[in-house]
Amino acid sequence: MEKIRPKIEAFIFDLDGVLTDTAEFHFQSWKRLCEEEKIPFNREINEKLRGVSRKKSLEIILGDTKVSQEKFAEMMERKNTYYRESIKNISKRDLFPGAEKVLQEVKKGGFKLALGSSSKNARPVIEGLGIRDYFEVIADGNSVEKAKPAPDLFLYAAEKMGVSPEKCVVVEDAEAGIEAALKAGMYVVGIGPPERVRQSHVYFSETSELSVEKVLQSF
Ligand code: B16
Ligand code: MG
Repeated sequence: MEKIRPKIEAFIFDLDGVLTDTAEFHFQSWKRLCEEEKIPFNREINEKLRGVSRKKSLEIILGDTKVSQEKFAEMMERKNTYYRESIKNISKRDLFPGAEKVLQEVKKGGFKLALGSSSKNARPVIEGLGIRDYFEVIADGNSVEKAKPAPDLFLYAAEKMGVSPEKCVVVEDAEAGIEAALKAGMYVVGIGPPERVRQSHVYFSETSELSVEKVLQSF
């Protein structure tokens, strides 16, 4: 029997990979650090870092290589300094095609709107992109202890909006984010290739393919 779904009241958008390609800036920053430290790193390893916290990312990069706690903290800090440098000039031109249009549709449709990003740098990024004012709630890497794939970040966003989880749609590009949103009991829209996003309820190859109408029709 088909599951009866409640009426959708809110959207939660991931940032990197959904609204903009900050993944490239993260990649360049990790690459610089790894070159300095003579640690192997490439685009294939980088793909495993999609949607994953900074700490977890460094754990993945290091693999079996052991470093002291101090060194680990210093490496995270150094990578972040490089990343902050690279996002300094981020602007509207860095938005994915169709990203602002879909945010406008969400607002016009009368839905609540939150950002749900793992990044501790999400605020300067959305300010640079010129989309800060679309969001009534910002859930980012500073909002909760447990990062994606734990559901905490999305549950935090829903609670702050005053909407129950089953009335929220999450738009995500990463496996970790899709898992988090499913655990939160939300309706999940994937952005990206099927092999990456097939766990979502419905998916689109890129943000420009996404519209509020298509999401609601799929519901
Ligand atoms: P920071 P999202 C994620 O952003 C990125 O996809 C991931 O690569 C990054 O490690 C993470 O943010 C943490 O970022 O180092 O700036 O705190 O996709 O959740 O918007
Ligand atoms: Mg993402």
